[in-house]
Amino acid sequence: MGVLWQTLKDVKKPRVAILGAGLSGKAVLDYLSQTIAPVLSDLRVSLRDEKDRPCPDWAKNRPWVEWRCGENWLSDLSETILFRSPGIRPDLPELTRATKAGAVMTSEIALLCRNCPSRIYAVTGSDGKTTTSAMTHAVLQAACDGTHRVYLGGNIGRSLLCDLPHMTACDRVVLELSSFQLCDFYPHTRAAAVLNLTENHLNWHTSMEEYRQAKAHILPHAKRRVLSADDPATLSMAQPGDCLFSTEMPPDALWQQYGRRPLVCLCEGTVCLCENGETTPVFAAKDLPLPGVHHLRDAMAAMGLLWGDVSPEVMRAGLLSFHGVPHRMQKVTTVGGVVCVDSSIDTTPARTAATLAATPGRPTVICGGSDKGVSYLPLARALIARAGCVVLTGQTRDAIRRALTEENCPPELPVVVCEDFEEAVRVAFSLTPPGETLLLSPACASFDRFEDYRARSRLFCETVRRLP
Ligand code: UMA
Repeated sequence: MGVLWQTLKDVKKPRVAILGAGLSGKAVLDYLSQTIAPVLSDLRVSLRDEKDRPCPDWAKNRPWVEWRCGENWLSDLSETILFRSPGIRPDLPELTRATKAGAVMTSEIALLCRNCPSRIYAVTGSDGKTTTSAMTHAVLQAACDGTHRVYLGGNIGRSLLCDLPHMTACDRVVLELSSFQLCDFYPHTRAAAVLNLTENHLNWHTSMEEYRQAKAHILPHAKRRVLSADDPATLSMAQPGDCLFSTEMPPDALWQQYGRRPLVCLCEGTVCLCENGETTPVFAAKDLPLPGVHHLRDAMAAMGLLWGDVSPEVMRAGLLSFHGVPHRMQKVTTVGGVVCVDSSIDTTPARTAATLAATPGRPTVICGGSDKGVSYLPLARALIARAGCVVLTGQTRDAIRRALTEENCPPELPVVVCEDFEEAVRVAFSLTPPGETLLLSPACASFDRFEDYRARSRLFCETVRRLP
């Protein structure tokens, strides 16, 4: 229970506010119910959410929990400890006032990391976090001899707080971390990676610089720091001795430019670990089951994270038996010669561009969703270069269409706009010739009309399976 327990047991009226009644808020409440509430009978918790709605079922039947929602969700905030859900900005005026008055603001992820006895491997970046985290998890599992457990969680859609009471020093924890989670928190980790930085979440962050700084919080307390040499914004965070990974430059050129340091890079088609002038081949790049250079980079980042903790043989076994994360470039079905592919997890223009680069032929691409305040010009360029047809839907449909016009979209690239998502899928299918791919790669988040990208994927899969 650590610091939280110390803080609460020493105050006269132990009072906690949980801000946000989503996944993160529920995880904190469950954790308090299991660990603190049974031993601290005068604990009082307020669960607060700006959405005006009834108390969620999971918070009912706990007399020590009070539900506050709607417009005035923060108006009487006076608790000692505040748990901020990731989606809530830490600088809301009520939160600033409360912390100035002495309240401690923390979060589910900070509670987990500060109390976790296991080695933590953490991953952030704009694109590829989920795949890299899952690859790291797969390699650690390949290394697991049954004497310990390997956990995967964080921004990947699963809080690990419920597992915290069972974690031991022998276990391993892989965490995907978002800028929302990192913006007021510096995790202590065994190893941490920043994969890349492109425009994202600019409807939440006040600027690209604020977004970059939040991501950089993953580095100061990492025992091993892993960064991409192929992405200038990420490379600008590197310090001497940090491990770099690259698909673009060979080791000698990297050492010459950035000094002696551990490297994960390509040597004549083989992914290698390179240190002190020595090169250890790990696997042939063509053997990685997942297509595209972006997946190769994700694998290299995972190798950088685990270097020294796992043998090259185990890295090879784990990575070559990893077949991807759900909803990223997953073939759903083939209808009338059209291959239907679900990449609903592509929630940024950069990710859609990477998926397009790894998709053969000229696919019909379904794009659009909720807006994160980013530029759609890079997306428009990728679509013009690689798509056979574009079907736009969702909140951002007009913004993407304008970007296509601005980039001089040629008349031979059909661009169709459909309000309804299912209609968009059916229209996209009708425009795709046999032998080509129908690809859901939205380049945007899903919250304009779905609970999350998984729900969007479900509707896509149901719709293509019903196609004639
Ligand atoms: N809320 C407020 N006031 C606000 C903002 C939100 O009251 O100003 C309320 C909402 O009404 C809602 C609740 O807070 O009821 C939701 O909280 P949240 O948005 O922080 O989301 P959680 O359900 O708690 O899930 C979060 C992460 N979500 C976000 O960061 C948006 C999950 O990542 C994460 O897995 C989970 O904590 C457990 O750690 C999801 C995600 O979409 C997968 N992440 C974003 C992304 O990858 O793009 C960053």
